[in-house]
Amino acid sequence: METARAQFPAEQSEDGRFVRQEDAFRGWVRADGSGPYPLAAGRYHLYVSLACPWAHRTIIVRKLRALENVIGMTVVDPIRDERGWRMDRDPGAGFSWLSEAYEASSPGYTARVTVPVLWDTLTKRIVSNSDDDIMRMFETEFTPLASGWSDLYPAALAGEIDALNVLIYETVNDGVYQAGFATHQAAYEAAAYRLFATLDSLEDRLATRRYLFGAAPVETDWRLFVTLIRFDAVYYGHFKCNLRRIVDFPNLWGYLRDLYQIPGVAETVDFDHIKRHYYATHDDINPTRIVPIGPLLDLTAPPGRAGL
Ligand SMILES: N[C@@H](CCC(=O)N[C@@H](CS)C(=O)NCC(=O)O)C(=O)O
Repeated sequence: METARAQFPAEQSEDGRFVRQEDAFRGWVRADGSGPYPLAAGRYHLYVSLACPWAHRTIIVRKLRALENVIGMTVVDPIRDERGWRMDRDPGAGFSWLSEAYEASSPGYTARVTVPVLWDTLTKRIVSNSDDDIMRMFETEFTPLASGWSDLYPAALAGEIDALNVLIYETVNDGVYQAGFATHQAAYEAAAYRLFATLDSLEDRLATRRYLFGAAPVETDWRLFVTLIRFDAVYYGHFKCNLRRIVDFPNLWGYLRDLYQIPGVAETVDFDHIKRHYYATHDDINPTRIVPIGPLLDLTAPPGRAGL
């Protein structure tokens, strides 16, 4: 049997599985001033795509912690062509292409140029291109400069949060990509069934709890949110995750609306960027680049979960 062409050949296993590349930059901004990146207002700049779920997490935490005046942000164009992520006006470093940030930090960088990127305007280097680390930095190290939501990573829940993050990352956040980028039937089916097994267990968990860990959302809820919000519009069709839609899960659907309606969150969600990016960028999956017209989702309907 001829092997299908992979979207990212360097990240494809022999048995047709998509195996995501490691993040290359793992520096930390430190509130205690140790290390090369001390905490400072206006020094660090965030590069994001509104389409990308990993970048979206960092946008949400920046918003919820009221860090917009502390950390600048540039949004790249939704459609990534063969030259990569492009931007029009960049108040950060004046880049036209995100690859310039990677080249400046690691001359000759050849792996995939990804968002999000946290850039240091002083040393002119990438601090981090790991969404997990950037979220955590915003949640913890930036506390002296932040207001708004203060307890996205409560110490008492740290162990449980870390464990659920791993499950949700492997089977849901990355699970949709493993299904969508699989080049063998068996690899696709394994990822898709694993994904729905986790969604079923989360549906049960959310029957008795308003959020994953109780009455208030934490980091894990936002990590899940970015995949759920894209699910019916993109992953269900484009990535073939089509056993059920999120609207078919009563608890997950109410939970998704509940999170969406938290002040500030809706303005971080851009379905135009999301749909145009996925459908017009992955040519091996959707060569016609046609962007579907639906679905019609009413995210403003009352979630009805406040009593949980
Ligand atoms: N490991 C990265 C993943 C970031 C990532 O894969 N971003 C995608 C967009 S959703 C990207 O920039 N892709 C660029 C490319 O595929 O060339 C993180 O955790 O932040």
